Amino acid sequence: MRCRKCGEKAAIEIRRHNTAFCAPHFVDHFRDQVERAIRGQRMFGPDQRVLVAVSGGKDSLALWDVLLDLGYRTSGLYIGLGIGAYSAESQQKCETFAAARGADLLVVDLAGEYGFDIGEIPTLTRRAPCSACGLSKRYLFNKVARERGFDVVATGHNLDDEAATLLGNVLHWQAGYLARQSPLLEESAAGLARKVKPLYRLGELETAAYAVLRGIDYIVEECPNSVGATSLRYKEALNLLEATSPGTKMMFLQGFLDRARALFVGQEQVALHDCPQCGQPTTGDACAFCRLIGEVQRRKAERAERRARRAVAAAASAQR
Ligand code: Q46
Ligand code: ZN
Ligand code: ZN
Repeated sequence: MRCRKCGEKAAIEIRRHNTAFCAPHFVDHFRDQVERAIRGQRMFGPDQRVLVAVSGGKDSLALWDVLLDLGYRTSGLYIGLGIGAYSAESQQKCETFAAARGADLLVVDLAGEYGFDIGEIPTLTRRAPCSACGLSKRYLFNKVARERGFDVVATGHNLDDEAATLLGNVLHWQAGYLARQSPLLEESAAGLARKVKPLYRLGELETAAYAVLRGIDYIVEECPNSVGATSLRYKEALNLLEATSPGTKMMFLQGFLDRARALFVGQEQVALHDCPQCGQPTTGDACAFCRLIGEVQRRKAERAERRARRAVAAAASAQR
């Protein structure tokens, strides 16, 4: 195949666009798609401060790279989740990326700042690690954006992520999630920061190709907790459809955004107020993150008490 722009040998084929590009023109195409998403959805302007949530993976680092390249005012935000070697390596990838570009990287360490990490969630609570992880990330993205004066939080969700999430939400008719599934969620008066997904027009293989062509050193391993995730099965199902009908994922997602999302908006409106413990917006009494911290602290105290009791009993039987 030949590059659509220059006629040289193509390095990458994009079947859903029925086109192909050489390496330099693919990088241009990727940048154009991101710019189109940012401008088309009015995500942010050149003077606004963008907090890019980075995990060390290909998508978030590709996003940060392209935003830096396009001249946007960005800082990265890495959250130390404490998931063994995976977290250690992913943090190192983010730090190396930022240092090489002289970019600003903020790091929030869950264990250091909140006294728990995701690695200990399964032994301490009955929660699935991904549920604790997802709510912690959402909470911290919002908190850091508000406290540090960022205009918008950008995440690296790509077309495959968005189409798979949409499929899951449609299969379960999750009206509230469908209402909020969008490449742009506006800031709310109740204290939710604006959130954007500038890669939503680009597939997973495209972000991987961009990262490789740009020499981005990203963590290739997936989080160990993602093994067996339902979202991966939805991705596989969509990949099967895409293989025989290129463009299916984009048609599914864009069709929903253009024609169906409006049906769900406003259906499940919830009143937000400040969490009495931390001041972040919440629908219940204490916010989900404060409840999680409370639960973890309770379990840790119970565990310490059990250990102390066992030690006393062992000392008493040794004296007998
Ligand atoms: S990082 Fe966190 Fe994911 Fe790992 S624990 Fe689950 S949610 S799989 S994006
Ligand atoms: Zn070319
Ligand atoms: Zn709270």
